[in-house]
Amino acid sequence: MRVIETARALQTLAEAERCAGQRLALVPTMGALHAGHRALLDAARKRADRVWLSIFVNPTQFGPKEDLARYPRPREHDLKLCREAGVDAVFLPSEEEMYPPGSQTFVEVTELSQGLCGRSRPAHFRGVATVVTKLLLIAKPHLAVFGEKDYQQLAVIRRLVQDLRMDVEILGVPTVREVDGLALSSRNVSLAAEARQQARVLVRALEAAERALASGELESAELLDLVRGELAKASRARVDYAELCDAQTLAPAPSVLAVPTLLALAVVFRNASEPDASVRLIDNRVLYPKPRQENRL
Ligand code: PAJ
Repeated sequence: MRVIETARALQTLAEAERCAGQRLALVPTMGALHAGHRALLDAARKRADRVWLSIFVNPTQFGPKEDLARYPRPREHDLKLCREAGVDAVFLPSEEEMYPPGSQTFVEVTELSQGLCGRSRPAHFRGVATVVTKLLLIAKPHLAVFGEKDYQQLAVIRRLVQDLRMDVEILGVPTVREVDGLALSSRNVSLAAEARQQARVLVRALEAAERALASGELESAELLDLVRGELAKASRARVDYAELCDAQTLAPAPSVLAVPTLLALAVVFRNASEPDASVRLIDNRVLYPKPRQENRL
């Protein structure tokens, strides 16, 4: 497995591999790799000859009060996971490599970046769109793989690739979960025991909505009441948002659901021992409403 630190070296390798007819897949990450990242690598492996993974904790997608400094960076663990997954090359650039001194170019996906996570993290998707564009330009992959756990991020990336007419396929992979249903996240390790226990409330809320929908509830307000009721059972949780929106456009859902609808949650958990060190978790599910049946005699 090669470890590559400069954009130039990866560009040169990409050029050579493309000339040799190899199909390239890139899995962009910020490291602290877990089974969710592994699922992206396995999906890439099935569809490409060369699988590359990038690790870069991208400063421009963190807000001033966010956890950039605290973000875990277990390099040896990450490289081991990559070797085990059969990764061909790991791209490990420095901040200067990704943002050369004097950098002033950003990529913004305007509408999709505004709601949901964009509301409480205003510059977040601008940072994501910028770094993903750079990574795609450097690695020149045929395929790039992302998780559906970060649903809005995936929507933003699909949009930017279409808008910039980039010649790359984007693949979304379903969320990988712990046995109790909590979506795997590099941030889960920062949850103290009590908050970790309570974090299950996210998946419980999603399941409650799904059950209600299956038993015929199509009213957005009723579904959201149910979701908020579930989330309120966790004393360490503060709801950032619980929203229903169009699964394609992310526009707010109508009062009666009729088409596939994204139920998206973001919840901040406070740890008892370190009340300042809160952990923000997101999760989502696409709900598929069936049209109301006419009453028949
Ligand atoms: P990171 O949080 O490291 O996630 C890297 C990729 O792994 C993303 O596509 C994310 O959606 C996916 N992922 C995370 N947890 C997952 C899970 N439980 N199941 C399936 N996939 C999961 O997302 C980022 O980094 C960054 O924003 C990045 C795209 C790398 C840009 O900096």
